[in-house]
Amino acid sequence: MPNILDRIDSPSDLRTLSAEELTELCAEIRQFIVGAVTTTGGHLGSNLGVVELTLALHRTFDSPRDVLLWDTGHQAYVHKLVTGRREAFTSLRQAGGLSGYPNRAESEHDWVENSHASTILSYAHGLASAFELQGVERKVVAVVGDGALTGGMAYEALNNIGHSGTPVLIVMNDNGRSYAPTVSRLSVGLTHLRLNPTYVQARQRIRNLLQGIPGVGGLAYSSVHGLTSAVREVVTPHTFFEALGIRYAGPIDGHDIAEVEQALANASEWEGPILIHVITQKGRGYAPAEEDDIQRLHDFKVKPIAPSDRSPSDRAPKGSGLATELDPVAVIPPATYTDAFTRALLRNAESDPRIVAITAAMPGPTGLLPFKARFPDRFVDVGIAEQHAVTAAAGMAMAGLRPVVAIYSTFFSRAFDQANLDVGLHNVPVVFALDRAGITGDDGPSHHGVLDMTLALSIPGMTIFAPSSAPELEVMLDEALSLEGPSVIRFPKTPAPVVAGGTVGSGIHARRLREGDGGVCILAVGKMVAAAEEAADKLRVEGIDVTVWDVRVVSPPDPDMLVDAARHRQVFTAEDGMRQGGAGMFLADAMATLHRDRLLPGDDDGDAGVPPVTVLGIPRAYIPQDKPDRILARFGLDGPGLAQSIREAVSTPVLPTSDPDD
Ligand SMILES: Cc1ncc(C[n+]2csc(CCOP(=O)(O)OP(=O)(O)O)c2C)c(N)n1
Repeated sequence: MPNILDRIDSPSDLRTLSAEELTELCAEIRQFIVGAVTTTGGHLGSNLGVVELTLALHRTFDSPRDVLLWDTGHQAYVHKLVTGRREAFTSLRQAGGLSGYPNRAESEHDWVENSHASTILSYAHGLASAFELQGVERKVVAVVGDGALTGGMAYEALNNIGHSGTPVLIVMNDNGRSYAPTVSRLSVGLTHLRLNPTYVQARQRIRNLLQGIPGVGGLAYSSVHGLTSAVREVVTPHTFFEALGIRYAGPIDGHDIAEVEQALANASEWEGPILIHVITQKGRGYAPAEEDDIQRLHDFKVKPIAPSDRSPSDRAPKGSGLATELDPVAVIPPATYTDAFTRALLRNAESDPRIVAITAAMPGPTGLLPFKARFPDRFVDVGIAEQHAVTAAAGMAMAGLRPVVAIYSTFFSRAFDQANLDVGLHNVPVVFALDRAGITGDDGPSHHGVLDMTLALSIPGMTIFAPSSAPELEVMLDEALSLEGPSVIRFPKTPAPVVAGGTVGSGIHARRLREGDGGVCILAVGKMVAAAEEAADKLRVEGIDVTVWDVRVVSPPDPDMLVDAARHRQVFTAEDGMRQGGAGMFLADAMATLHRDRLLPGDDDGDAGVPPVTVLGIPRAYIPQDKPDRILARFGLDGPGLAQSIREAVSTPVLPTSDPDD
């Protein structure tokens, strides 16, 4: 049979297809996506679930004249496939390749570059109101998942859209799942609606009734006027959205292209804001993803399989031999920082009933599932609601609990105000476990965790730990849970170095790993400790004997470390976060402050100065997708790169910063 997907180069190619061809195309697209994600990693379940919906949207609306928007952006693969980017899928999430999210540089069909959840209704409101103001006739359609609808920003937008009457067409893609099953009363309401026999029967009656009316036609049952108020009253979502001023229509089978298209066409006639409730199945058409209860396949990362290693069955979407290769558990490295966090959290929670764990819709990736299983009453999933998570944690801490908020570093930025004022200002003992800190790679600029240090350092009283190994993380969590104020432990996704027993630090002290000849001192933060040690080994062979400190606790900095560093002729700091306002600048300032306060050895004799400090870290830039190691190497943040920076500095005479006669 000829391949239909190969003939789809733009949305207009979709409009000529028959119903049978569309069905065939959906199967081809699913097969294509499973094949692509198997090779490059990526989001599987969410994209398999929106195949029919995406085709219906592109057949009904005239993109890019009409604006199609996706929240969170991770489910835009099908959209990319039908907007001329099929060939580029071999480079999905690779350096210089196709982004895993909408990307304006790739296509005029992508309006925004989003990947943090719950923003799209705000973009939609902005675009639609701008078009209105300028008298431009363009439709704005925003697809938002039930998971993204747990984020506060989505409600801010709904409120504004409903109140102002902005003509946005919202498609609520309800698959009952976020990463894990969606946690929300609204979602519970939606589930009841889906399963409610009264509703289902009533809906069928209306369908039959309308189908029998001459001139109204068989599909009118799904029109915006097609639901009687009696039906509306048996369920809550209508009430909810309509109370906000947004017309509600649905629910509609999101895998029935004709039904979705009819609903979209009807809804686009409505002059104000309207929401179509579409039911889809996450992972549709690929058995392991359909059955995946905890949505491990939501965010599906696998080791790329070399083309030569792949059998023809690798491309089969359903019930194929893919299951083994697609099992993410099989590829999780044995000693990750996340594993260490899970272990230490469970150990502490066994003896301290005050410990509670909070996630913002990501219990699996943040390592909280074992905690949830062991202490279900002390586990809280707040939905995709980082801001709320942090302030709720502050409240729990005020009432005597010891909350541990486990979120990705990149999502911590969202909750900065809450961390600063609700936790920091109140000096309450909330522990932030920031996973995926530093350069993360494949997900591109939005997912690097490079801001956490800068943000956390600006919160007074925040103790900031950066473990350099899994055992370090464990002792740091013990320490953090014993503090009376807030703390952050930030750690990367990359495998944690294995350290021999007993070689961890303690308390809030730094740890000197090797003592050099007084020339160069490296203060290395977290993951950079391994790179610093590698650099030191290289330099020793060349006769440059450097001192290496594992900073461990960036704030408050260990004065012994600062004093020792100040004894050297040159100091280097190394971190995998942003340089500006990061650990290096903070430590350099702390050293200068000690000197100003005459607290460095030799200050009283007037013969000391602060050595020059070279701060190595990530520049202030949006860093494109690539493998983390390659990105770090490009910025000189690997062993060879650090060694080279030091070599260059050592071969350049250092200008004294104190009295030139010294
Ligand atoms: C602010 C923020 N927090 C967490 C995430 C991680 N994340 C990506 S997609 C997703 C679930 C989205 O669920 P839903 O909106 O229902 O879409 P689906 O994948 O089910 O289609 C989560 C939690 C994120 N992208 N942004």
